[in-house]
Amino acid sequence: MMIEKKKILLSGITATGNLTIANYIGAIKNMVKLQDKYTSYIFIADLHALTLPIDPKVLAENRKNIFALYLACGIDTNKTTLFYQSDVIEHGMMNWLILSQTTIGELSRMTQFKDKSTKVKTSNGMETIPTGLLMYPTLMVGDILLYNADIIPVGIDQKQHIELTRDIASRLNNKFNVEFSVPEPFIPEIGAKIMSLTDPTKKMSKSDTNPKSSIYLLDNPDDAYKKIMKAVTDSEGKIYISENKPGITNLLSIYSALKNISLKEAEELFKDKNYGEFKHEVGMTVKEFLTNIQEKYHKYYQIIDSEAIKGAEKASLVAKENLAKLMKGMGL
Ligand code: AQP
Repeated sequence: MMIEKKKILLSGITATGNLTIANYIGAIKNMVKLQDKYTSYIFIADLHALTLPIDPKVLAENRKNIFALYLACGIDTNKTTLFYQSDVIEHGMMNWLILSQTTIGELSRMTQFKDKSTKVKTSNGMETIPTGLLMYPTLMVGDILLYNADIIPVGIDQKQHIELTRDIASRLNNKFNVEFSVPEPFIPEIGAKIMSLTDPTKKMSKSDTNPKSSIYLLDNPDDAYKKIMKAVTDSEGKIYISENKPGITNLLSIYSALKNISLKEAEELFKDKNYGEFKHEVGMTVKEFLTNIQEKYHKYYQIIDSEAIKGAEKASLVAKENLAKLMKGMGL
């Protein structure tokens, strides 16, 4: 009997701050679900965190917190290779090879580059966009190709970077005859874009400067409840899904993702409730979720160093092989 080879899944989260519930709903929840079906590589993108200025102490803390939170959220190292990106030095070399195959036009068209570079420019009024910000996607393309990944669970904000990866993988295959998989994004049906609690037209981000905009996985659960109770909605007083009701729709998305029900089911549950009752239910669900995650987080924090060594060893073996394949193809 032919045993079909499992497809390869890869995903990472940048160590730019404390993880939010949006990172969980948009990315980690799917990684956990898919780790049985795929050969999974999950990492903490600490090199990507250097694309914008960051205090070394903060970075050191973030990367450990994220490692322990991955475990607390259900990443199982018996099924998934979990590692720090900077522990596998092939990521840096791969980035250089990919850079040589891209153009400045291609990279500066990326929406994330445009958004983040505008913020940097307006914050100090000068042309001081870090080069790393432009190269964020090439490092990411390299991450994906180093493990020859087929499927990338991400929120919708990262879709454009996956499209770029597909273009570059095909380009390398045609030019250098290297046979990289052309990867597909895996975007969740619910929660592909969780919005800010203070401005529901903007996405929730871990690096948002207003802590009231995001629910952090390490927030005190009572404070998280209060943030939900204060979340910006509208004055209509009716609960239903609509583009014109981004605040209410966002809270419905958070609730349905945490309860594992459809958005429609959540809408049906709350259609006769008032905003106070609705927010209370969402707030309690978030509070319970955080309490549960944090209990596990404290337990797992003790073992991250040994798990990181094991993860890096396993990841390096595969990364070396794929890097060598491209180097050879390119004449190196
Ligand atoms: N608001 C969101 N809704 C759903 N999914 C989201 N993700 C991020 N924000 C949302 C997904 O979480 C993963 C984290 O990826 P990342 O940290 O590498 O980059 P990001 O997309 O830039 O995440 P943040 O939280 O917005 O970080 P900062 O503030 O540093 O830019 C990705 O899969 C992403 O899609």
